[in-house]
Amino acid sequence: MTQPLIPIDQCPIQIEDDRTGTNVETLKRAFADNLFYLQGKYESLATQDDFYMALAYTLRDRLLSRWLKTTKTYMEKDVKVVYYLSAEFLMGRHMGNSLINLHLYDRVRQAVEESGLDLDEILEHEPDPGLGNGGLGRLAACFVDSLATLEIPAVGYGIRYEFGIFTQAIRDGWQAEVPDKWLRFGNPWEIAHPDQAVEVKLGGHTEMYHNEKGEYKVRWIPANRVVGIPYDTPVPGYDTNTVNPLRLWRAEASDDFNFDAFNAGNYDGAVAEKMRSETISKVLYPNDNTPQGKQLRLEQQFFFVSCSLQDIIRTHLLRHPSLHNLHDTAAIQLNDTHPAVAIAEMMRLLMDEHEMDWNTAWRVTQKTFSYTNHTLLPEALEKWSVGLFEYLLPRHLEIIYEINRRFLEDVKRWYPGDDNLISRLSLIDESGEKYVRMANLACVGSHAVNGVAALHTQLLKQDTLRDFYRLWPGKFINKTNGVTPRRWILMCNPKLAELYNSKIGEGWLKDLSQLKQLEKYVDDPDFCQQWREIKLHNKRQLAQYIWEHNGIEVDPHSMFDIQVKRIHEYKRQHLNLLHIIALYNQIKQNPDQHIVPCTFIFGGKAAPGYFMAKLIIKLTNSVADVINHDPDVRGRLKIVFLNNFNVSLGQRIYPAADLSEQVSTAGKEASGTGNMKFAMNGAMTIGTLDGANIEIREEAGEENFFLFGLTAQEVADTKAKGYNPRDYYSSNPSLKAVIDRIAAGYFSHGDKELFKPLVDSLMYHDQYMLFADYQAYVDCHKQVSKTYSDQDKWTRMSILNALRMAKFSSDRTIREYCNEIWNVQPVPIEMEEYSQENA
Ligand code: 4GP
Repeated sequence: MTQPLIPIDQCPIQIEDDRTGTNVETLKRAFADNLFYLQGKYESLATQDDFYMALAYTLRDRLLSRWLKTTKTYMEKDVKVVYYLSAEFLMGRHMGNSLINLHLYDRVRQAVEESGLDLDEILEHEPDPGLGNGGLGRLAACFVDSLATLEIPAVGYGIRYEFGIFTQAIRDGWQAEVPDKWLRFGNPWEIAHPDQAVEVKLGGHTEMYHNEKGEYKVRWIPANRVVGIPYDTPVPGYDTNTVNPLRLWRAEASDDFNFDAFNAGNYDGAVAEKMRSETISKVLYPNDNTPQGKQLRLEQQFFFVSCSLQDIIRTHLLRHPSLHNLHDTAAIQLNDTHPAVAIAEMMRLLMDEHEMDWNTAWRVTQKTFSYTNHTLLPEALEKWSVGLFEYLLPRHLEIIYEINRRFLEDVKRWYPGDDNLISRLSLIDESGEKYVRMANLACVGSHAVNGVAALHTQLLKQDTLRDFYRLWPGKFINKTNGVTPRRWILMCNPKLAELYNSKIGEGWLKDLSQLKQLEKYVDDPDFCQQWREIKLHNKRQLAQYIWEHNGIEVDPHSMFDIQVKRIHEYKRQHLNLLHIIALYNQIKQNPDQHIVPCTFIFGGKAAPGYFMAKLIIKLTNSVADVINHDPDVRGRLKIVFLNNFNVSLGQRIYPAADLSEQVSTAGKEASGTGNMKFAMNGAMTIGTLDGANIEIREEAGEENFFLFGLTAQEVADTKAKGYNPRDYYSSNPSLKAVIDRIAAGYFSHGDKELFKPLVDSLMYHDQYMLFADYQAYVDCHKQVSKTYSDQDKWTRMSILNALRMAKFSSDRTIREYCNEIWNVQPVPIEMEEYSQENA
């Protein structure tokens, strides 16, 4: 007799089969199997890459049943889903994260060791997928981790760049950019779904026509079409069954190649179109806090937005007859303005493709979207020339003009006669060449607008977006950033996690406020001793890395003073350098004076076209060359620039820091998230009252924070009064000596020209007010040294910092977004018995 056919999703999965089982024997067998059948290798001939791939597939298999069950549950329960649209997702390596979230670390380590291999070597083999620049992209990665951990239905939508952020090499002290071929050996974590491909239109023109009901309609006749293929990567929650997808789109030509041209012998022409289309998802623009303004960039933005919105609409229509209630099933978050063209694309899809009238479409759109701003730098606000927009997205420009017309009519009614207000609020900048202002579009089309730290939101309200705040004060809301404690404590600092677990169990990983219970140990000598040993262990490991990669010997007992982040003038890595040179000057004057031995560590990439940032890297390496080799210094100061700072290097660095440098000009850093990672790992912060530093200080206690510098208000006031950096230079002998040393060519083999642009920029403009903050910074460092010399005091401060960072778990941030912006609820995923038995 034949068996009745069971629907595939109801098939019972065997307990402990080779793809789901999690005991050590099964894991070993699965690993060996994948090596043979997927990599096609005998173990004796396999490379490190084969081992990595085989193990990655072993883990992905173990995520799949949860993953499919998650999707199925969302469909069946018809739940509201968060769609996080972001041009960047800086995910970091997947393997360690999967091991942790599946609770498989120990068993996989054993299975790998019993197979005669080293898990750490395999983990190191994974390329770090650099599909983002910095803060905003890494924030998106922490957010998808927290969403899955909190069992919130969510999809991250972005671009599957073939080349991520460049690999940074240092040649002769300068940054050199090397392409990042992260997909060279394939990507075992993703699954392509060509069956769910969507078409994206570009260029062409629009025309009016009558539909069957006799209504006037507009249609878009594009010049080109490209296809978006989705690639899904599982995002597992910690200690839950939830596995949400990160869905990244790859661009492909709609036709493989032009056959007519091919037959006519025009081989280049036959494939030209294909190559052009596929360029769209080729490479990430390596900019952070800087706008791009290039056609390809707008194509990228529109491409992933259009793919994602079509996908969201398709999903909605599987369960609902119309799109009138889209906002009940979808909350779409715009991660900065990069996806803001989604407002216009949603309107187009609803009206032109789904026959909705303007008013209904606008209501649905506004209720669905919300927008996060990530920068206060006015020059970093995105705008697109109207000419380019019209050329690439003619229908969207019409829609934006119509949104603007209606919006400005309202404004005129509300504030009659205020023409300046109208021109500031307009979605079109008409002061010179015409531009579409993407932040204005995002504000008008969203029901909520948020900044990423309290000060940042306040400055958006009173400054950058003040006119919108005046119209709709209720739209503005603060959501202070956070980072995931899974990657940024457990994964990167296992010894610290072990110490926590030994005292209070593992609950803190999902509720960071539990760490407060440990404050009772702050005066316990054993606990303090263990704390110091962990820090020393982490510092030794970093020292080893520095030795292997930079050939510089550093003393793990010296204070590790670290600044890692993108290189930008507003972040003021050069202020840090001025202080180091000041210390050096003191030593040169009096080589025997007491100085706290210190290792200054820098890391970060500069945008390839940002000359001044690249010059700061060169200066750092030049200063390092001189000071590290000067016998007078006697090794008491060491300077290290670690090349290619990325997520995995961050995991080595944060846990090894004694001091975290957060020294941006007040009012310029929206939030910062590195500041949180440092503090969570017990580093003390030296910082200005900027971004989330303010809240870190509030949480840690002001006595546990090294504060210096002007406030945002004082910065503004000093500027308004007419800031003259030369006054500071001439009245401060220490500052003068530092600048003179650079200007004299002391760090450039006598070449006075090399650093002249930097010196001149400080002397004659000093846009970011280094000179104004210089003395306060130097004095504050003296305080730091004094405190560091009292190790008991320092340990106590370090412990309190780490234990009081609960607010900066991205779980807290995401809960707030869920309750106050998205209106979504957790949806637990029930698994059949087998996974429980295996767990
Ligand atoms: C960054 C901000 O500079 C940083 O302060 C913030 O913590 C981060 O976003 C996340 O909110 N901005 C960017 C950018 O990455 O490209 O504008």
